[in-house]
Amino acid sequence: MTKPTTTNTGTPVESDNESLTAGTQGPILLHDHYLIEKLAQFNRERVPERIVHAKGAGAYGELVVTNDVSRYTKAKLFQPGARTESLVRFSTVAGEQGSPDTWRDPRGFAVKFYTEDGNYDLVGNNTPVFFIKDPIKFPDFIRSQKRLPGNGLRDHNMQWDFWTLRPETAHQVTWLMGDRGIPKTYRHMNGYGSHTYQWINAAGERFWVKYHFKTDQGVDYLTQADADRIAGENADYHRKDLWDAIERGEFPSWTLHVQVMPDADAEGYRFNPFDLTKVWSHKDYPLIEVGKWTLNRNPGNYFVDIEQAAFEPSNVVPGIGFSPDKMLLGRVFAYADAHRYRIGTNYAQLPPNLPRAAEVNSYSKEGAMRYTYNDASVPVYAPNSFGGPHADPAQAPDGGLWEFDPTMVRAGYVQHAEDGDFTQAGTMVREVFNDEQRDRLVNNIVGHVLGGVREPVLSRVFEYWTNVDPDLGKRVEEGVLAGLDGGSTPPPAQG
Ligand code: HDE
Repeated sequence: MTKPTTTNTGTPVESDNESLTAGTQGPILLHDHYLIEKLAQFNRERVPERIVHAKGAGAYGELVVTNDVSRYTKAKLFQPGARTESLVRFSTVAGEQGSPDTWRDPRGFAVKFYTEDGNYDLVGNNTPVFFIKDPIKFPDFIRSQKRLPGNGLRDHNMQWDFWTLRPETAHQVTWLMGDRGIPKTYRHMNGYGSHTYQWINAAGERFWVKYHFKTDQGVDYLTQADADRIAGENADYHRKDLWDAIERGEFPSWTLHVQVMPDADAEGYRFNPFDLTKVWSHKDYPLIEVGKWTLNRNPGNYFVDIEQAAFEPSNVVPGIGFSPDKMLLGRVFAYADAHRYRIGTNYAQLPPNLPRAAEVNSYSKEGAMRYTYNDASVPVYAPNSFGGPHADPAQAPDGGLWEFDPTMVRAGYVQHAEDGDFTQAGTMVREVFNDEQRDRLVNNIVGHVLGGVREPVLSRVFEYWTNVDPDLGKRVEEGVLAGLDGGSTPPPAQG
């Protein structure tokens, strides 16, 4: 026997098929409040999509620590044997909510750990670096990857205009145009914290760390041709793959590692260790295993659990802190701001964002859609004489403290011995990629550039890739010119 239909407030309704009218041919009556509730609710079912990373998929899981890294951090979730519930959301970056999962794009790899000291959010990507180094460039960068203001179309010329005018993008663009730009599924890609974070151990000693989630399924990719075909067949290909795998009980897992840099190494390291466009060589700082992270439960409701999930780099727990990475510090502001706009003042009280193992004793109160409230006996101000929560000075060291010259400036990072916009991209192309991967890189770049890049951007594209690697630059230029001679006709040069 099915349950009786009710209004949003539980009142049984007599029909879901006919509106209330005066006679069968008469006007609909204003007091048919159930009809009005249905139409009004329908108009308000959407929250604004994420301005980036709008299309995604998610699942719940668990981290089990399999190694002892307690000499580097006192964070409870990283202690030997610790088990912590987790939520992940994978995503593309530039596409809107209905866009194809298989577009060439970095993939979001946003992880929430429900620790006993509160939620810890590690909001990374499937690449260890990013396009830019300063948050002030982020709105410009994203707008260049999305749609032209006039015709609302995406535009390769605009993308390459930004990339070639900001050479620090070269490392990430090399990742993007290579095989990692279109993962076979969300299960066949690595995840990275990307930024340099701070770990603090029980003795208060500081270490710099980078996180690596190495997929146990093996890294695998889609060719551009397969990705284009699949985009037409099933825009939700990656979302469906993740859902089906977990439904089959084929739980995807990753082995979490960290690279650890002693605090004393940072100043002299050959690359600026806080520059998000750079990696740390694994020869210099080898991977240290931390644990096994497994996804084993699909969301109960996509909108509630995934669309309303709020991941924020500001969510750190004792034993973990920030770093001088300006991109990380910009994100520490931006995400909570985005959530307040997108899903409301009290977004932290929504089911996927509620701490599981930690008690919330904040002095926040009221605000739209407040779901829970403090007991009336708890004061709403501090200090107070009536047993309200109190701050704990012992928590101070984890707040991302480090030494610096306090003179106010607007300047780029201090360049270290081997820093350079094209250095690590060139190393990756020459020493990490094999011949087949280099061939696919060239073809992907040529295909993308032939998709509409024109002078004065086109010449800069050839110079950009020549700066990465002269042979690569030569192959890209030959490929594009051959394509143009073969009939690809880019739009006329732009003014
Ligand atoms: Fe994001 N980013 N981002 N981003 N980002 C957002 O937060 C932002 C950056 C990443 O599945 C937004 O809730 C700034 C780097 C992921 O819910 C927004 C800067 C990395 C997700 C935002 C960056 C990321 C987001 C959009 C430059 C990898 C999806 C809506 C300082 C290390 C999380 C939202 C999810 C989402 C801001 C750059 C990854 C607008 C200001 C670097 C995985 O707040």
